Amino acid sequence: MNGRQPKRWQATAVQNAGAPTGIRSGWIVLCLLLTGIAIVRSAATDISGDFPAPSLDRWVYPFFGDTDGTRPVASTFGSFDPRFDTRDGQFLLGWNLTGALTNQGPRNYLFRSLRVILTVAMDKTFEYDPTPDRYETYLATNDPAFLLDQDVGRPAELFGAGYRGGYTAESFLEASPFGVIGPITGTNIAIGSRNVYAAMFDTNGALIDVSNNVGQPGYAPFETAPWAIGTTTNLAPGEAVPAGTVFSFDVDLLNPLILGYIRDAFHRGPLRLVTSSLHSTMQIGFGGGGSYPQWQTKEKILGIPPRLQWNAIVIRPDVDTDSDGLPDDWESYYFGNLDKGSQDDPDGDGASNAFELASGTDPANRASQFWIRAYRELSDRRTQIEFPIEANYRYKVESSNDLQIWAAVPGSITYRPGGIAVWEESQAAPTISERFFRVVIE
Ligand SMILES: [Ca+2]
Ligand SMILES: [Ca+2]
Ligand SMILES: [Ca+2]
Ligand SMILES: [Ca+2]
Repeated sequence: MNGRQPKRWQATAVQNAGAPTGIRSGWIVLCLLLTGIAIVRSAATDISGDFPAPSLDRWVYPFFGDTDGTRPVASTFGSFDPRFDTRDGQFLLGWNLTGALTNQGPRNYLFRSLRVILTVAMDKTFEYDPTPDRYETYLATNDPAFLLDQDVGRPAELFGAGYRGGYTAESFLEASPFGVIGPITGTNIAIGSRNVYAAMFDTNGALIDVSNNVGQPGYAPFETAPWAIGTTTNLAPGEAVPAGTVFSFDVDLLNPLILGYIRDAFHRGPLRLVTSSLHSTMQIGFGGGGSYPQWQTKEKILGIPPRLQWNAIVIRPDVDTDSDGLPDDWESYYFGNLDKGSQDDPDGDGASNAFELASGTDPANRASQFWIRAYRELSDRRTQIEFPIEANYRYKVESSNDLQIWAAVPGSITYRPGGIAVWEESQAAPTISERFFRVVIE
């Protein structure tokens, strides 16, 4: 924070009624609006889910007629032929989760873990690498940006699923068309054509195709952040992977955008994820050789299909037997008992339990709270504000000249690693002596 503040930044802090009065940033208004919550009674709270087979799984390789989801093996690999998506062989996984969690709305699903388990079909076709490899390590060795891969092997990665061609998680099934493939004599046969693809969230919070993140003619390269990397306890890094090896992909639920995707899937029904990797293969016509993973699908006879395991709690907002305003499930999940009250602050972060409940933060973690952690005035007099976000919460920024009348300020949000949102005002500020800002949960 800059020592010299413009006069219009007046020191003030406001919290919701009843919350302790700790000044957070000391310079900016913090506020919270509560939203209505659907109240439906249910029974179960602590749930361990185990789906030993997927609802659908499908090798996503748009060049063979037999890729309608009936193949017993799905390989993941990269092609470095500029006519194809670089993540050329992908593996779509789907579970239908309708009824898996009692419907209380996505914000009331608190996940401890979510894991995809895949089993290797073929013996020692690739080497184990449990850590990310930067995209530069996949470039041609004569590329100026090329970096040497520092560890043997390539990671197997899990991402979300993105769609084009009008398809959605609900409508893209095992026999849906892959997308328009050009003539084999073309120079750009398949780039960007597949109707389902491995996807991650970009800085705008949009799901983007990562199929060509290493770069292509006309496509700038970018780094990916996989939602999970496959790991196994049976091998040391660099070892050749035997058939039957079990890989676990533990989804990064600390990322609010990924957690939001998972919660939405449980809320709506279809969960779709895509396994991908950039193991090298030499493309020979439509076939290829190389060293890459081959995963068992649910169609493999006597095989082990892709499995989904998760552990979650559903908060029942209306069950509050000690009548302190904190749902029993919420108290039990974070504290293991019902001893704490709504105005207590057991993690000492200055936010009461009531405030943490309303803002979706962790009341047992001092580092987790809803606050304005930084702000600055840009050179063109637009304001920029940083605050942490929670999954499935939406935010807007309001300003006021007098702390009485508040109005929404046009702006845009970008997302940084670590669950941080950066809001930036669209237009330069009017020339008034002071303005106050607050971030509001919608
Ligand atoms: Ca490596
Ligand atoms: Ca209670
Ligand atoms: Ca607290
Ligand atoms: Ca906290």
